[in-house]
Amino acid sequence: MRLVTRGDLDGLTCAVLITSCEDIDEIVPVHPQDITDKRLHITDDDIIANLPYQTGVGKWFDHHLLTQGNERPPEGFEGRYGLAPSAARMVYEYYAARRTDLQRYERLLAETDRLDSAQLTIDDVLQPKDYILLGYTLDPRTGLGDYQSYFRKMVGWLKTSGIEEVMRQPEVTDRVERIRAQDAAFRERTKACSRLDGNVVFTDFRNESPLPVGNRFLVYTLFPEANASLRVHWGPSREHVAAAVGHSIFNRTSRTNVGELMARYGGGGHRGAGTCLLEARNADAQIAEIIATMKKDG
Ligand SMILES: [Mn+2]
Repeated sequence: MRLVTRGDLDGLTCAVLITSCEDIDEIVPVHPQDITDKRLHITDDDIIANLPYQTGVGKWFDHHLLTQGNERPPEGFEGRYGLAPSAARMVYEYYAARRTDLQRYERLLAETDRLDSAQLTIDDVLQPKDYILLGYTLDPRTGLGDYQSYFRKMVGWLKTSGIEEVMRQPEVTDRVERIRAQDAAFRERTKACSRLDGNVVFTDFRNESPLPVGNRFLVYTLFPEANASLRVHWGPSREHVAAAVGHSIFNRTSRTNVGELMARYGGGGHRGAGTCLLEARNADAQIAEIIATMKKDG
């Protein structure tokens, strides 16, 4: 069977659990847009995890809001769906009764829950370690080399080694060093490209080349008065502007349902975080709309 999953820590933990329980011969980390745009041929020999449902799939595990742009699973589909802190938690609940050996991944699972639902401390943002830090090294935007092969190797490492040993792998320490180096530059560019508009901090990276990369929660340490953020940068072709919206993880008062808001623009996500692609010609008007909505929601 083939496993199609998201290339983040949650997708990784799904892969660790699923490859422990199923005969998986290929792991394909993809972006959710690849599923929404039906870029993959999906059959009943596939498992999809931490990504939207696609008709014909064998098993499906997810925890994101079901939004209009995405297909709905039929009644009684194989797998598990729920508004859990992570998709990996859904995978675990599905297999745990039959597979008590999965308990060895309890800490990986708990930390995945914490990162994926952004239940983080300021230290997790400014001085991250073990599983949380590992999660940051998976971010494909960091431009730290072939992330697909890194992702597949990481599945193997987590199944055979403890976290301390995984974090000592040269490919991991190399990424950690580069992340730390990027962090200072990212902090500086985030400060320069952001402005506070009511309760919303808006970061515009459209004039930044190369695109600054770094911890997406850093902005909330810089703007503690904001309860939500909108960050934009150019999509791959300059026909689209990529927009990411989130609730502050330290000032948790935003009333916006971000997943629903993003769905109005063809994207999706959770109550607390989501993304969409805006057509370049409408982007400025839609950016203003998104900010206005979040200000009105308060
Ligand atoms: Mn997830």
